[in-house]
Amino acid sequence: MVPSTSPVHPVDPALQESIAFISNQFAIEGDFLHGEEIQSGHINSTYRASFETANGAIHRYILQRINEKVFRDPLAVMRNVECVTRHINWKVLRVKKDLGGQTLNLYPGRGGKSWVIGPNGGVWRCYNSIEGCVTYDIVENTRQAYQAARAFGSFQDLVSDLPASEIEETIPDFHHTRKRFERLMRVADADPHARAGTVAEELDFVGRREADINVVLDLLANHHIPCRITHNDTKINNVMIDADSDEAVCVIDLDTVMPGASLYDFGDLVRTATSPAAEDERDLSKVVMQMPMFEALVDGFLDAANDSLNDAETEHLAFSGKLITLETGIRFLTDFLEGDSYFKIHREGHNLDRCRTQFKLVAEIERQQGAMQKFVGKMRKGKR
Ligand code: GN1
Ligand code: MG
Repeated sequence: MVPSTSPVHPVDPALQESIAFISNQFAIEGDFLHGEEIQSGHINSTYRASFETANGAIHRYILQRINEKVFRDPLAVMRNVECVTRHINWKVLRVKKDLGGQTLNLYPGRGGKSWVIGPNGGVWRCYNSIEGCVTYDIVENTRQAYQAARAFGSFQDLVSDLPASEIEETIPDFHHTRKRFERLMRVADADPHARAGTVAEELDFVGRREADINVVLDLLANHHIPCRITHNDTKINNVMIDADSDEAVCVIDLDTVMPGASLYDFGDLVRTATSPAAEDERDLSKVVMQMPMFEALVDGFLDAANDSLNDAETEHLAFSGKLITLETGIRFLTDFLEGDSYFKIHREGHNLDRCRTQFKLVAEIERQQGAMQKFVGKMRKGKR
């Protein structure tokens, strides 16, 4: 059985030492006790450090090294994260009049910046650990799906008044599906690792859906939908959910907060929250689009963001799930053909497995597209 919560792993003594060293560069109170690795992300390296204060209390902190192969300008990422966390904390304080809730905070590092350079190079940062919460790789019930969608809808609302000029595009063309499609076709032609022979079926699957590739890009280009500041990585394990109440407490992983379309954010929720199978599940019969989960996502997202979404955005909510799932499959397939240099892999063929899971889900969404579309229409009217 695949665990549905994100895994945490003990680390070897050398790594313990370097976690201790890095965390001691930050303004953290107390003495370092131990560190562990959090293995859920595919890009950055993430660790949790426990510290004990003089009165015996234990506090935990999240340390992350930014992957600079993916984020070519890690300091731009840090400027974005500083801007967004400050803005959200300000808003939460203004609206709720207290800071009692848990939000993400960066700890100052030695030298007065929000980051330090690690012993082996690299930009490291330190966040508070959001306590009493868990993250799920697979949603267990519709309540969690509703909460996650509401949290990302609220996030969009919280950052809606940040001037777009404050936010840098840290990965250009991140959701430019046309460019992602073309890159896949180029690497399939060049086939640098002689792997294209094994993926003819997958390439054909993508080719037959070329018409879908431009839909959201065209909506943006024609100003039918607005360009907003969006999270851009709304996968379900990027929401901290209260372990007792199942309520969403805050969203994490702010590295890809950039100008984008709200459809990208909703689409990735559909990709990661409607299937009961893991993102890399090999038994494709387990990959299904569960309608009740989709309904809970629409409900939660519209509860938080309905008033700000225009008609074209709402009309494409169901389609966005298909598009982002297709796009993510394209990205996994591209990385497989390029020799697995982008996403961390933990076994041979891992990116291909991930791609196949995505494409199975695309087919599932297509099968139920009519019902999904109908539900969105009904829901929108109800909430007006
Ligand atoms: C990566 O880092 P992580 O695991 O949250 C990726 C997302 C993909 C996701 C697929 C910067 O996110 O875009 O949707 O993997 N992040 C980046 O699981 O490329
Ligand atoms: Mg991420």
